[in-house]
Amino acid sequence: MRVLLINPKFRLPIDTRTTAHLGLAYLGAVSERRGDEVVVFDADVEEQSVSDFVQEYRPHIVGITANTPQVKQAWRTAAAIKQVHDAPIVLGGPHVSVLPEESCAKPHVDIIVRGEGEEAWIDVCDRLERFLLDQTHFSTTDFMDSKHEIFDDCLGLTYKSNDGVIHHNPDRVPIADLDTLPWPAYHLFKMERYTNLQPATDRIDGARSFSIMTSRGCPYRCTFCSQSIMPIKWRSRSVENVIAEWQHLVHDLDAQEIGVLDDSANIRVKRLEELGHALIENELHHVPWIFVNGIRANLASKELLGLLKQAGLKRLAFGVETGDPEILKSIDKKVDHNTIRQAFRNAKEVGLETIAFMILGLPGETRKTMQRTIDFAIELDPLIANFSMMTPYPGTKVYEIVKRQGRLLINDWEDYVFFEQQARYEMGEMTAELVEEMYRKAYRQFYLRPSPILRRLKTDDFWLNLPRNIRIAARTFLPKKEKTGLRQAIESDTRM
Ligand code: B12
Ligand code: SF4
Repeated sequence: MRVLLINPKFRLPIDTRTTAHLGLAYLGAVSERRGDEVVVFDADVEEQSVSDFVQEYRPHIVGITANTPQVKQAWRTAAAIKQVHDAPIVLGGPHVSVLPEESCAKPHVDIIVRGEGEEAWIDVCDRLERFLLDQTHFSTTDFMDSKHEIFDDCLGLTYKSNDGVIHHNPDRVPIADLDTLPWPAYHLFKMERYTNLQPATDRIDGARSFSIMTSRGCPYRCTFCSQSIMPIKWRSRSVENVIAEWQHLVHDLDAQEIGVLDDSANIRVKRLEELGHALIENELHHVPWIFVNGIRANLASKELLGLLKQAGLKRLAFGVETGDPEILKSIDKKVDHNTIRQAFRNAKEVGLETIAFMILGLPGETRKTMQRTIDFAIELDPLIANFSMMTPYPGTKVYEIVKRQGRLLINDWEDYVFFEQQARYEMGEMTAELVEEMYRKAYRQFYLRPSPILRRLKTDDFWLNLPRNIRIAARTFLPKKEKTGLRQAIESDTRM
């Protein structure tokens, strides 16, 4: 079958990176293993319109990914496709996994795959292919007719039968053995069109920058994190399997930088030690790699970090979130400030670059608690302090708290982004003005100190990225200007 996988266009109003979508890279890989012809259309980097492309390619099935700020564009994409071609349209990804009925009710969306997608996607494709065998002329309306009972027992699906009824099937169990998955199909992407992993700090040709996921899931349930919509069970690939993919990235694809995207990579310290030794033994440690997401501070001993540094680790991040002890307890992070201090000390002592993820505007915050967060970031003094404004994503505990006790200031999914200098809700004495003021103050106080400025000026990357760095600084430090131009540009993108 001809399969089309789409990442809908959504440029954030900040200068961010664009990377090949790992979820689609996995779906592409399992489809190719099934024997399908696969095209990935990443609207963020394509020049052609989706409609034009679909008319040429005439896919048998279309899969579209959607996180929260992307979901409306996913619906628009589905509508644009159905105007020119009849094929079942399947949506998957974090947003539709939490609110499947919302998207399934849209007239041009047929099926929602909830949660981890590979097995359900292949199941849907198998069922479509069996149906196609008996057809001389395909129609999605006929395919979705409940008389055929095609999806009655397909786990992890929410779908709409042709009478408009939405069916919500039971969940699918998470993939038990991640080693059974093929490696992400990067050859389906125009790799040369992407930026690298952390363009603000490094300058690497996008085509040579790759992501890898060595484990999936997270056993923690922090109140602000959308991870809670994915399986709680943490699962890891075997070290051999990870090393084989790493070799493929380095030797076959000439990777010059690798980003480990695991949500909680160091849940099992022994596994990470084994991986570190194996990277050294297999002479893969000359290629720098980065923990893109925060690793757990309570499981980051100096020995472990020293070994990982030898194994090529260049930079790592910790989810610090807040400098206030009470707020830290309230978000269920299950870590304390001294442990975080020690983790940063360990990382710096072994020569690793550090990133601290901080949040401003968590439920219960006041001017004082947010100032503590800024002060704590300054005390930790990472290379990068990443302050984001609390954005309550559906499916998280914070979303429920805000709905009960606060006042949401946004009602458009496209505004669910957290670097726009705009507070997303108010609660108690925490007004939008206060959070926005503290956000600007955080960047000013942290970055306009002599040490971060000198540190940045000393790096080649800073000078190579100068125009971009000036743009980022202007957006961060100057008061917010209306950004509706960007939103309008996306919505009125008539080329769709
Ligand atoms: C890397 C990453 C990024 C990168 C790159 C994104 C990219 N191109 O992939 C960058 C830094 C750009 C980024 C930005 C943002 N991100 Co981000 N990101 C991640 C991260 C850490 C890993 C994504 C990943 O590769 N996962 C691994 C793959 C295998 O999983 P997956 O993509 O979810 O796909 C699987 C399933 O969802 C499903 N599936 C997905 N799509 C489809 C489609 C079909 C048809 C089917 C059948 C199945 C299916 O099957 C896939 C395979 O199992 C996740 C956390 C996480 N663990 O997923 C957050 C995460 C996705 N991001 C999140 C957020 C909030 C954002 C931002 C909005 C943040 C912001 N700046 O405001 C932006 C949005 C950017 C945009 N343009 O869309 C949230 C999403 C929450 C939500 N409700 O949408 C997550 C879940 C983090 C979190 N825990 O809160 N992100
Ligand atoms: S913030 Fe990190 S530790 Fe907490 S639930 Fe999300 S992924 Fe897990």
